Amino acid sequence: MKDRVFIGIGSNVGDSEENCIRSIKEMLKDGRLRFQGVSSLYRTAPVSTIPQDDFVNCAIFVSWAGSPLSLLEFLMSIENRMGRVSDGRKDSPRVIDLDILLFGNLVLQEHSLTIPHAELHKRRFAMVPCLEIDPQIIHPGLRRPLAKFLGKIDDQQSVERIRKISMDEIGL
Ligand code: PH2
Ligand code: MG
Ligand code: MG
Repeated sequence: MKDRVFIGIGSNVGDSEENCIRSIKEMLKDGRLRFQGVSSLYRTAPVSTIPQDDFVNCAIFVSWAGSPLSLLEFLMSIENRMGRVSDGRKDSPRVIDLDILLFGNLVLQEHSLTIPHAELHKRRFAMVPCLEIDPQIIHPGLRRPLAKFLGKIDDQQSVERIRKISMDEIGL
């Protein structure tokens, strides 16, 4: 079975635009993943209690021929390969962060993985790129259009579109 999956991509260390692009290229190398669409790149204010630089965020829409846990492992292997290190704090700055936001209509709460992403409907930087790809997304857990949650978010979560990602630069 192939599931329609939205993956959130974020970076705020190093060349963040380049890190996001590279992570997409790395994902596309795997035969289990099929590209369906990608959002623009956005510059976003950090949502964190730790002061840190702005992020670049985007989202990719794919189908995945495997389980959610196999996708999580795959994304973590790319994060590691790209040099992500943890300083032990939650929400510390990162070279790359690849999060499963939506996995078809699946609702899952396990120790290692929550789907949809627990913060998706609270974070403009996660919702705006997904809604650019598909404005009609329904949140399968909350059973409401994802777009409805955008209106509830405070203005401090600024999200500014930087530019489109061309098919060329991700090798398609
Ligand atoms: N990721 C976080 C915490 N805060 N803020 C922005 N703007 N973008 C992110 O990707 C982000 C964040 C935890 O993963
Ligand atoms: Mg994250
Ligand atoms: Mg993450």
